[in-house]
Amino acid sequence: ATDESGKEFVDIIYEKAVNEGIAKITINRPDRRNAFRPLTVKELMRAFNDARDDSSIGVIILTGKGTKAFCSGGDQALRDSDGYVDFDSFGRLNVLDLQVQIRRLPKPVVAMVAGYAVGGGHVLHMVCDITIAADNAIFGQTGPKVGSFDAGYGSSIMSRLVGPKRAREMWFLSRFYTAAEADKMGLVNTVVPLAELEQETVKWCRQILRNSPMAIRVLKSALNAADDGHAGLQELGGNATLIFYGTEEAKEGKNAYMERRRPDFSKFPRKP
Ligand code: 2NE
Repeated sequence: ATDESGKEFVDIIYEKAVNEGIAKITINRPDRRNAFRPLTVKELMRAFNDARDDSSIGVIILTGKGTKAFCSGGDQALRDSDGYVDFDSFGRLNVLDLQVQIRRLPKPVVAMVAGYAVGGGHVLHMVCDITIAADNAIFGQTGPKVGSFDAGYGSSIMSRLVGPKRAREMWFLSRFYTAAEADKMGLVNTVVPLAELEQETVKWCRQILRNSPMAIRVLKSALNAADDGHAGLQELGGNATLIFYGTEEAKEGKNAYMERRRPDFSKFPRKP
C-alpha cells in the first residue's frame, strides 16, 4: 500500500481495513528478523502519520513479518559511529522519533508480537499502548551485549512497566524472557497461541473501537501525562482545547471576535 501522497513502501507493509477502523503496519525485513534501518523507520513514521490523519482509522496494529520476529532492533550491519547508516553519509537514531510519535499518537497502537521482540524492537513494543503476544514470543534487551543502550523511553517506560528492580535485571543481565514470563512481569497484556495471534489482536481492536473515540483519546494522553512531563501535559491540554472548541462558550468568544463586538460570557455558568 501507499501513503496519502501515493508513495510506495519498501521496508514495511501498510494495510488499512477502513470499514473496520483498523490500520496494520508490518515491518517487512524477515530475513534480518525485522531489524530496522533508517529507511524502515522513515516509512514507519509515514505510515503512522497517515493512520493518524485518517479519521476512519481508530486503532493501529504494529507487527513484524513472519512468525520468527516482531523486531530485532537496529540493523547492526549498518551501525556506524553516529547511528545507523543506509543511504546517507551520516548515521541516524530516528527510531527515537518513532517512539515519541507512537507515544503521542492520539489513537491506540497495539503491538502484535510473534517471535523475538529484542533490543530496539523490545522498546518499540513497550511504547505501544497494548501488547498481544504469541506463545512463541521472546522479549529482552540486548544493548549491553552489543555495545548499545536506550536510556530514554527504553529505560523509563520499562521501569514503570516491570518495576525498577526488574528493569535493572532486564538491562544489566540482557536475558531473554518467554511470553509467559513477560506476562507475569506485566510487560504484555495477554499471551495467545501463535495460530490465534491475529484473530485475538483484531478482537481486542474491535472492542476498543466499540468505545468512545474521544474518551480513548483523552485517556491515552492522561495515562502518559505524568511520565511525559511538559510534553504529556501539552498533549492532555490540547485535548481539553479540542473539546472546549465544541462548546457554546468557546464559540461565543470566536463569534464576538469575528463580529467585532464585546463577547458576552454572562450566560455561561461558573460551575462549582
Ligand atoms: C533476534 C535474534 C535473537 C534471533 O536469533 P536467531 O538465531 O533466530 O536468528 P539469527 O540467525 O541470529 O538471525 C537471522 C539473520 O538475521 C540477522 C542475523 O545476522 C542473521 O543474518 P544471516 O546470518 O542469515 O545473514 N539479524 C538478526 N537481528 C539482526 C540485527 N538486529 N541487525 C542485523 N542483522 C540481524 C538474534 O538475531 C539477535 O540477537 N539479533 C541481534 C539483536 C540486537 O542486538 N539488536 C540490536 C540492539 S541495539 C538497538 O536496537 C538500538 C539501541 O540500543 C538504541 C537505539 C537504537 C537501536
